[in-house]
Parts: sequence; C-alpha cells; structure tokens
Amino acid sequence: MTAPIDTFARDRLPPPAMLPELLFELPGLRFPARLNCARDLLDRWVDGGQGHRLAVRGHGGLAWTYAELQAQANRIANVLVQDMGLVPGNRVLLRGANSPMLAACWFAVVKAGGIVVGTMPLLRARELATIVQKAQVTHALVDSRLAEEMDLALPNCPTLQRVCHFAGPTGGSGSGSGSASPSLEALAAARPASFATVDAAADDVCLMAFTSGTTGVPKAAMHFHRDVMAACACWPAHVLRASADDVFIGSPPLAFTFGLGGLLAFPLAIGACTVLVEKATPDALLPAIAQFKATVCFTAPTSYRAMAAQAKQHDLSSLRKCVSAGEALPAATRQLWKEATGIEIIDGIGSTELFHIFISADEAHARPGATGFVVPGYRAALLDDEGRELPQRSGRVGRLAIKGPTGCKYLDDPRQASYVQGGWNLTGDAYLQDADGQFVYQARTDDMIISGGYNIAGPEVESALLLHPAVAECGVIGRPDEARGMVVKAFVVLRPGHAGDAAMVSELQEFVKKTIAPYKYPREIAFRDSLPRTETGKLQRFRLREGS
Ligand code: 3UK
Repeated sequence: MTAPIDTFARDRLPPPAMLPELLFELPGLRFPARLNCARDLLDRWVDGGQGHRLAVRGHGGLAWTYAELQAQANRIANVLVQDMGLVPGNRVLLRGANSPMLAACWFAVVKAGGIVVGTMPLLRARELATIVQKAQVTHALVDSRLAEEMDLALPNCPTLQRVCHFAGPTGGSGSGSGSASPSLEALAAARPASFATVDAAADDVCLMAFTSGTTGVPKAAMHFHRDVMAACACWPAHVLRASADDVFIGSPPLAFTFGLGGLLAFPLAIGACTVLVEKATPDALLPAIAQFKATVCFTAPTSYRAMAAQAKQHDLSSLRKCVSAGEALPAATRQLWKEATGIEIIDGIGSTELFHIFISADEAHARPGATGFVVPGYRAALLDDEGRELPQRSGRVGRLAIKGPTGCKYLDDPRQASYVQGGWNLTGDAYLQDADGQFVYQARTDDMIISGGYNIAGPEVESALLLHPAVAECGVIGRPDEARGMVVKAFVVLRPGHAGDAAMVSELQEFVKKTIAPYKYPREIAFRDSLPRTETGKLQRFRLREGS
C-alpha cells in the first residue's frame, strides 16, 4: 500500500544471484513483512508509555526525552514531505557533526520513508558531489556550519533539488548561503509534532552507507529497515548486553555504521540514553564521559591508546563497557586501557557492508591479540586460495567469510562480485581461528607483506612495536625490494621526550626481534610526527606505501 514511490534504490539492488545468503535462525530475527525501523527504535517507546525517558543528550545542556525526540523528528518529517516535497524512496543527504538534531533528522527521513545518505563532516565539495551523483540525492539537511562545502558542490549536483540548513546544537545564525531562507528549526516549529510513520516493507532500503574506500569511486552499501533491527538483535543483545539505564557515548560519526549502530540504533533499541557530542577527539571524549556519567563508550583503538595516557586526570567511574572497532586492537592498547581504568575492552570486527559487528568477545572472554568468537546470528568461515573452507580451529590463515541476517548490497556496483562470493560476504581480511575457536586478525588481505618467502602481517609487527614505551603510534607496510620481494618498513610516531635517531632504530629493531619471530622485524624504520588516517580512525597503509 505504501511501496516506495521512488524506486531508484530498489531498482539498483544487486541481482538475486549476487546477494549473500541470509540467516534468520536466531530467535529475535523473525521479522514481519512490514517494518519501519524508526517505529521500533523510537515510536514504540512513546506508544508504550516510556516517552518521559531520556533519549538523547548533547552540548549546551540539550536533553530530549523519547517523546521530545519523536516530536522533533515528526516536525522535520512534516517539513520534508510538505515543504520539501519528499516522497518515499527519495535519498536525503545528512550533513552535520553528531548531535541530537542530526539524530532527529535521521529519524525524520526514515519515518517519511526516505533513504538516509550520511556524510562524514570533513568531506569536501568534490567528495560530496560524487556521493550525490552516485545516490542521485534529491534532498539535503545540512548543519549551516558545514554549508560551505555543500554550496561549492551544488553546481555538480543536478539531482539535488532541495537543501535546508539547521543551526547545529550550539545554536547561532549560521553562515551558509542558505541563511536567507528559513532554517530547518523554523520550518519544523511551524509544523505539527505528529506524523504517521510510513508503513514500509521490511526490505525497503532505508540507508546508504558510503564506504571509506581507498581507491576509485566510493561504494554505497544499502541497508533495509530489517537490517538495522537485525543488527540490534545480534551483537548488542548477545555480546554488549547493555541495559535501559546505560548512557552511551563515543566518537564514530552517525554517517559511519559503527556510530549509527553504537550511538543511535543500539541505545534506542533498548530504551537507553545516548550522548551525541560534536567533538569526540580523545581530549574531548574523556571530560564528556565524566560530565555525562557515560557508562558505555564506542571508539577506535588509537583513541583508547591516547585516552589511556590522560585517563587518571578524569573521573571515569561511571564507565562500565568500552567497545573498540574499526581496526585491530593491539594487545598493548588493551593492556594500557585496563591499567588506566580497570576495564577490559570489548573488541569487535564489523563492516559497512554487514552494518555492524560479527566477530567479538565480551569482557569475560576477551583475549589479548584476538578479536573473539562469531557473534550469535552470524556464521564465519575461513577460505583458502581456491575458495574452499579451511577446517575449523585449524590455526591456518584464510580469507574471512561471513553470513548472517545482514549482508552486502552495493548500489549498482560491479564490486558486489568481489565482496559476495558463493553466498559469503568476503570482508577482505586474513584471519586464523585458534584451537579455542577465537578468531585472530592477521591483516587486510591486500596488506599482507611477503618478504623473503615469509608471509608477515603488518599489524602483528605494529602490536610488537606498540609494547615499547617510546612508541606512541606506528604503521607497518611492505616496501618493494628487489632482493626480498618486500621488506618490512615501520613508520613510528615517538612519545614526547624520545629522539628518532639511529640508536632508537636499533633499539626498536632489537625489541621487535625479542618480542616476535625475528624474521618479522622492521628492516627499515622512519620517524613521523603523525600517521595518515581516515576520518573513521583507520590507518591508511596505502599512503604509507606511497611515501615509502
Ligand atoms: C577492519 C577490523 C580488525 C576490517 C565497522 C564496526 O570498521 C568498520 O567498517 P568499515 O567498512 O571497515 C571494515 C574493515 O575494517 N576492522 C574493523 N574492525 C576491526 N579489523 N579488528 C577489528 N575489531 O578490515 C574490516 O573488514 O569502515 C566496524 C562496526 C561497524 C563498522 N562499519
């Protein structure tokens, strides 16, 4: 009855033969044919008499209950439909730092049957235009402080008909060219606080998550309403096990599915409160944890490492669960954080294509250097070079393959055939499974270093270097070499007070040889002030390779 009117996304799903196999065996994964995730995450609480509970907090004392978040989302949904002409299936670009207002916009789009296209705040006009063109974005809701790059992109965005600006959590007048037209807040205030959430099909697309790809046009991973709820029923319910009294906080942007799950869908799925702060660098996250008495934290390994050094200067006594994802968690970082806070980090590997975490270990099962066990609801295999499954717990390295209730659905993209093969999602990671069943990360398959006939995983060498007290951060790559094929090269950022001289090079080399098999030691070491990272905190090894 309310199938999407704009079938752009549906028409560009991969053909059935190229979709991953889906598993819905777990209780909690039986979904009705019609489902709007905004109803299950937001309306449900208000309808059930829980509207007075705190849903979202932000800067400047901003705090909305579930009823208030719903009212604001409803007003914005009315603006989208009545002022901006949105019809179900249209793509709506969201642009802003994490904030309660951005969360309200997210729910407004989904309630109205639109498709959210999140964008990282640091993206430039060129990258925004690429996204708009690929997703054929029709509408945009933009924090006025980030309007400039959007305005610069507009000449290259012919499909983008309607742009509306909001002032951002700290208020202010905004500066973009749109300041002459009414703000989203003003339009929203003039519209009713009620809106009938669109009755969507469980397999209608509700979001397009652009991957932080390193080469080529970015890929858009599409997710259904059902995918969002399926993710809530797996890792959060079985591994994180947070409760309605928890207060979530963290750094990943809502445009990144790590942040969308951890800081919006997962807390709201259980009626908890989420703190959405604009600035969540290690310096800013520590005082925010103390200020909001946060209990569950989501951030990247490098952020835990940086925060561990300053943790003692802050009251982190409220904190009870800390989640790390985005890249491998070095054992040294796990140890530093535990010494600083007493908390055992919950590591988990997830991906944009699978929406969230599919291998992880809770506090009780965490083991340094291992990612953990396959998350209930998912199945994992390791494939050899011929695509055959390795025996379980063999200790042999293979390509990680995942199946579950979520899976890769790229928008109109031939690269679907590389991520999905034989019904499996191939994440591009090399893993081994040890005798206990724990999955141990090796490297991205294209980052494996083959030197003198040995396979060497850069992250293992990085983990060894990070155990040395002089090392703040490091990245290890293979540099092409005539004699050995590749040589192991480390880029190292030293802690203050250490000099990057020849003596330090030999000291670090000897240290690695004593810590792991000596043939893995970095034959070359270069010192840097910082390392190239994506906005999601991932080390860009390809840029280190270019500079080697
Ligand atoms: C790597 C990890 C080792 C791995 C993500 C949690 O990172 C996320 O999504 P992306 O699409 O990247 C996916 C790739 O990142 N990776 C992520 N976590 C770990 N490697 N240990 C980890 N714990 O190469 C993976 O294939 O940016 C993470 C939830 C949602 C996400 N989107």
